[in-house]
Amino acid sequence: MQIWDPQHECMPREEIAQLQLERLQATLNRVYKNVTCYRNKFNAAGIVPEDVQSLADLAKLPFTTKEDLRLNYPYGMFAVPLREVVRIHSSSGTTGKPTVVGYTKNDLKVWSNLVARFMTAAGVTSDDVVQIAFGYGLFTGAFGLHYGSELIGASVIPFGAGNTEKQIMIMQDYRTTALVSTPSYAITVAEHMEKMGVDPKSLLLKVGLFGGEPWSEGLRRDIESRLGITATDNYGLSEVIGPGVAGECLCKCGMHISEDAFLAEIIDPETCETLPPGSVGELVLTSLTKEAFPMVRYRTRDITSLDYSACDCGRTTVRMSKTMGRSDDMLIIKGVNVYPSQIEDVLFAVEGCQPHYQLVVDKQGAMDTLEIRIEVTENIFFDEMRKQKEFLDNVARRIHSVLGVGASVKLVEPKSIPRVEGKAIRVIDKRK
Ligand code: DLL
Repeated sequence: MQIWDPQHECMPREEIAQLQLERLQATLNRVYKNVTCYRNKFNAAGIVPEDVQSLADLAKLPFTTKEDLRLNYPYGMFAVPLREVVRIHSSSGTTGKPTVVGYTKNDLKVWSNLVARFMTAAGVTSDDVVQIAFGYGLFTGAFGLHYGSELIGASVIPFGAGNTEKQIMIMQDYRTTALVSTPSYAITVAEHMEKMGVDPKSLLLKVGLFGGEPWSEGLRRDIESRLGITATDNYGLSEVIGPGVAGECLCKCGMHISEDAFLAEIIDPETCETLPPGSVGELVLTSLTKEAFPMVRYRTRDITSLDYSACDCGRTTVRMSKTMGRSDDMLIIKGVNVYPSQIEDVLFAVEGCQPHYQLVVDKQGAMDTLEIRIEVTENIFFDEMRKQKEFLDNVARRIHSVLGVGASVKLVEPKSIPRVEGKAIRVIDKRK
């Protein structure tokens, strides 16, 4: 297995810790000097950068949240003058003002290198033809993967989002070997191929680099069998850099976090206490190399766990598990915490479920209700009432035993749940 940057990806753990501490101290000095928001927060907490003498001291520092970024919109969190910023992106936030992030020339170099790491870990080499099916624009996905691919020396097809039939034609004609998109768009591509009568085996596609949204192991298996590829997961967020925070190797046992560039912690999202290794909680990230837009203890809201054990691939970096979703997407239904991805896992275990579903949460009087709308495959779109009832009861029973809450399960016509080009919308919460 190829490793892009063995020096940083395979460092002994004590050396990683030492490098992290040095870079953390430099980052803290920089933000204290250059970013009013951080200086004010540190002062309010009675802390100066010199108080951080070990990685454990990190816990003394205040968190940074999306709210801080909103209050400092657009450029207030930048740590360099705008003249040194060569690229601006923004987050895909759905409410209020987006958050604006910036990169210096060196940040872009580092970013490409981080993306090249996880693409290499997924098996991409200079022989590959990489088709980018993310939207080019303020979203970090397309540009991030684009520059990472070029750095590896792969041939990049900057197709952009949507226009699926043409996307497939290009895949055939240009001999695409690697597809970059959200996992839900990969399903849209598979469906179009089926409709167009294109046999995925007739293509040269071998690997998918999917990210930008939570997805289950069930969805992975579905994509792999329908497209005949290896589907890998990669994670990032614009506030922290974009894609390139973490990505899977071919062992597919968690996403390696580039720890020379990011310091990862897991906290309890309620009490904000740091949790011991292996605990499930909210991922908090501190950037260690970023110049234009450093982030100190950024609360990602993503729920995951960290595994520090050695990986068979030879990388020594910590691995984050597939995220269960975001703490702010967590549904509290009749007092029980439910993540959409748990439901997705259940659905994939039931024969006949399509990867298209929507969760509708509502209230009846004081009681929360959860309705699961599932698309079914055409061949089991039942003429027989009895079979249909058995199917629904089976799903409802499994949901109840996994989640501990009841749900009403409803079948919807094939293709009735909207298809997306980017991130899927899984939840409609009518209580809000
Ligand atoms: O989605 C960056 C990205 C682009 C990552 C392309 C990977 C590939 P934002 O638009 O700021 O940035 O959204 C970030 O998306 O906090 C997670 O909730 C979610 N997310 C991103 N990747 C994954 C993943 C990009 N692999 C937010 N698994 C994050 C689960 C993910 N959730």
